[in-house]
Amino acid sequence: MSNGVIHVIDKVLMPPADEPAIPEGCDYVIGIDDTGLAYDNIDLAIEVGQTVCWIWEGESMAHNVAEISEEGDTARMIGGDYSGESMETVDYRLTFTEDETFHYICEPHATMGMVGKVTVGTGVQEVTTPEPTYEDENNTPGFTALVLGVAAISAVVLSGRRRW
Ligand SMILES: [Cu+2]
Repeated sequence: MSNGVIHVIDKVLMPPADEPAIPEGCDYVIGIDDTGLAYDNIDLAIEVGQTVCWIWEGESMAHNVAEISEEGDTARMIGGDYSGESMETVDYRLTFTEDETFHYICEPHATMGMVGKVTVGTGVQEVTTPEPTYEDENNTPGFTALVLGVAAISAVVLSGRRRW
């Protein structure tokens, strides 16, 4: 009986057939637009903790997602986020855990302007200078004392030698 009710509600809420529902685990989905040579959302703003999914299936050309260090770069950042080799079908998901602006390209089509960005939170990565540790604070005096100590011993040894 409750099933019947849910079915009715589902029918009302179901999006049109050409607009697939967002897959579970994704807050946003970025696909390929009608030109086949661009992402369908190139300037997305999300909140920290949200997941963006780059998903396409059976595209006529192979595409990928490669993080770049700076806007305008056409080569991927080594060690950056990377969906791998460009493919006709891709399901690549990234969860963003801090404020940043994430710039990315499609490697084969970057020079043709196939690029995008995701602004996460404030869009500005917080730069934290690490607090000096206890060891750092005391390292210099300790080292100086050691050097002075060695110097004093050397002086004694040298002056001792001179006596011989
Ligand atoms: Cu591409």
